[in-house]
Amino acid sequence: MGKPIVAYWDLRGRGEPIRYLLHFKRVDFEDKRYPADVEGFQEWQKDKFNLGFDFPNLPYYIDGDIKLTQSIAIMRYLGQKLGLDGKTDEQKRRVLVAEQQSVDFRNKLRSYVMEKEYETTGKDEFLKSVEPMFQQWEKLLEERKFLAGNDVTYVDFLEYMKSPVRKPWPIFGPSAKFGGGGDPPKHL
Ligand SMILES: N[C@@H](CCC(=O)N[C@@H](CS)C(=O)NCC(=O)O)C(=O)O
Repeated sequence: MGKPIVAYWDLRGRGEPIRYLLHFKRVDFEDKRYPADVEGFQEWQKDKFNLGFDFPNLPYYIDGDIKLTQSIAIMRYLGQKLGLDGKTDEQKRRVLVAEQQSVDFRNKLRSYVMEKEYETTGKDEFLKSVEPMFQQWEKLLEERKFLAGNDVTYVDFLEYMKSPVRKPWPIFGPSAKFGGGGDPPKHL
C-alpha cells in the first residue's frame, strides 16, 4: 500500500495541524498541496468529485480504502489511530471540550478576517473581545502540561506551535483581510 495522502491548500489553515501531527509521529505521508491561486483552484475542481469522497472538501486524507474529509474528523481519527487520544475517560472528555473550544476560536478569528467585521471593528477591539478566551486557555495550561493532562493528545496540535517544517503563513486563503498573504508578522 502506498503512503497516506494529506491534501490541502498550500497554506496553514485547517490542514497544518494534520500535517504537524503526522510529522510528530514520523509518519511517511504525501503532503499534497494545491496552490492557493487560480491554477490551484482549477486543479482542485478537477479532483474534487473524482476521489470517491462522500463529502468532497479540503483538507482530505486518503490511506488505501480509508477516505476522510472534515479536518476535525481527520484529527480525531489520527489521534485514535496513532495513540494521541486521551488515555483515561477524564482525559478523553477534556480532549473533546478543548477540541470544540479551539474550533470556536478559529471560527471567531476566521469570521473577523474574512468578513466586513475587519473594517468595522478595530484590531484592539477584536483582541479585547478574545482576551477572556485566552485567559481560559492560559489558566488551564498553568495547571497541566498539555491540554488533557500530562500526555500530549491530538487536540494539542490544533494550537499553533513551532515545528521545523511548519507552514505558519499564510493562515487563510487569499481573500482574507488578514493572514491571506503579504509579509508574515515578525513573530512568525
Ligand atoms: N468543516 C470543514 C470545512 C472545510 C473547508 O471549508 N475547506 C475549505 C478550506 S478551509 C475549502 O476550500 N474547501 C474546498 C471546497 O470547498 O471545495 C473542515 O473542517 O474540514
